[in-house]
Amino acid sequence: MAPSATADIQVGPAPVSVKYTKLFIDGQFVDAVSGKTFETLDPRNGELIANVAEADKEDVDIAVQVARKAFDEGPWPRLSGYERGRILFKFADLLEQHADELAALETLDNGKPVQLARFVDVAESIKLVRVYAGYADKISGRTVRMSSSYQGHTLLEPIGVVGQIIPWNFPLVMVAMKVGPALACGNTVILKPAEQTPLTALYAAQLAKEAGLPPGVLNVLPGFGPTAGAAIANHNGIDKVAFTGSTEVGREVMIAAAKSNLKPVSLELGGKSPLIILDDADLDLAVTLSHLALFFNQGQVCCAGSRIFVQEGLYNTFLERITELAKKRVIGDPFQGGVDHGPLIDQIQLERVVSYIESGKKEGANLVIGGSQIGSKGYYLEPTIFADVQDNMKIAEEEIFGPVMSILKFKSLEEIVQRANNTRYGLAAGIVTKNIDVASRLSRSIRAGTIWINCYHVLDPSLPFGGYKMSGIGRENGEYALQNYLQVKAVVSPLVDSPW
Ligand code: TXE
Repeated sequence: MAPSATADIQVGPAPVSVKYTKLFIDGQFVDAVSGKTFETLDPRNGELIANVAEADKEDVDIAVQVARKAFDEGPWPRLSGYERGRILFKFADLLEQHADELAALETLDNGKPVQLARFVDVAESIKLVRVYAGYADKISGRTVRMSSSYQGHTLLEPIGVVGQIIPWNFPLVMVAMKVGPALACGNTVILKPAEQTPLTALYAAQLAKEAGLPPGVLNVLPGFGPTAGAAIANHNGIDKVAFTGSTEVGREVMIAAAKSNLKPVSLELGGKSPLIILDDADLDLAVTLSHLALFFNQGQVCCAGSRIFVQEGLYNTFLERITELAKKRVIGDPFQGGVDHGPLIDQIQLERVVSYIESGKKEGANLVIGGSQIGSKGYYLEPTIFADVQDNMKIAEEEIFGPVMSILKFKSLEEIVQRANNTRYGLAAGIVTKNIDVASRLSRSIRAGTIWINCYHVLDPSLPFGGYKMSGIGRENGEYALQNYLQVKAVVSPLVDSPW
């Protein structure tokens, strides 16, 4: 670990300039009605990147009007799936052509290492848009053989105007994951990026326009949650809302949706995912996977392996090895090659994570490494490991969303099933073992939306992703995501004089 806890991390000038800072409504970049702007900051040093137009309720109202017009009167829902797919393929091509710039913008706004931004975030976003472009002309209903002398068939139709509220940890991926299926199905969209990271969503909006997306089909409104976000969730003119973020806000979104027009809701929320390492596991693999599971993206991942359960026979050796590996993590300016640990997103998140570290210490967990902010400029936090964590400690129960690993010891399989499931969350889980029978048994017993066996964080645009319990409602990715953005219409007609 290069830097000391007291010295500031030196950062260079950002190798990218910001082009788009206004609201994107009806195919144009415009100021907010109020004229207000907010600051988006560079997590590397806390300095201003740009002032961005701040949407509020009035702007959401305008966006709803144009999105409604684009849905009711515009070409988008009426185009053939093939045509919609063609435009979305072009959009993906443009994202690819601008991949380096998008990656740099993501690193500037979010703080993640630029290689990850380029080869994970931007690369996955391109794939996601292509996958949904491919679905656009393959969405069709069924014929239904009815019990009476009628024939039925189903039409799969877009829901209408869709509101989408997304977080800051994978800003562009979230845009693609939300917008891709919604647009493929023929909906029109109002997307609110997180206030911490509005820049790549605005850039993507411009590229979507260049790809030929008609005006009003995609509207991007940066702004804050309690104002712009709440206006979307509460709006009677929005037909569906999709949200990714904290469980607490997910609940508010659902209440607002119910209290307004009962719009359907899909939610991707927090997690406290167990990673279970059995005595027979390949130790190298267990250590590498645990490191990745927790420290990837500085721990700011909804499916982070934030409870690492190690069976007693392997516990001590594992602890030694995982600590050695954490010490080797290269912390620094995320624009520098070879850096794998950048700053956290902002001061609020830094303070939130530090308060969890304090709570871990107070409750008697064993702080093995890390625990401190690095320097005083920017939001860098040391990779931190707690051992001997107990199930009832706050750090084992609540989502920390930072580079803080909790290691817990277990004895038996029966015990681990019960303990792994003892959480309000159910987003993901990992199992490391050479015994495929045990892996199969555990994967059936653990209540989570994704189970990784001898791997972790393997996501794919074609694989469903989402939560059990309070980790969410609905599935994203693959064919499953289309269900969030379609409604089924049954059409019935008589079979007159049918001899059958
Ligand atoms: O999330 P919020 P925050 C978890 C993680 C993190 C915590 C807080 O534990 O520490 O949430 O992060 C918008 N009505 N996750 O505060 O507030 C907000 O503007 C409508 C897990 O950033 O949930 C942003 O666009 N919208 C998570 C989005 O909701 C509202 C990713 C997410 O913000 C709103 C991020 C309101 N009343 C954080 N209030 C994951 N599942 O990946 C806020 N928003």
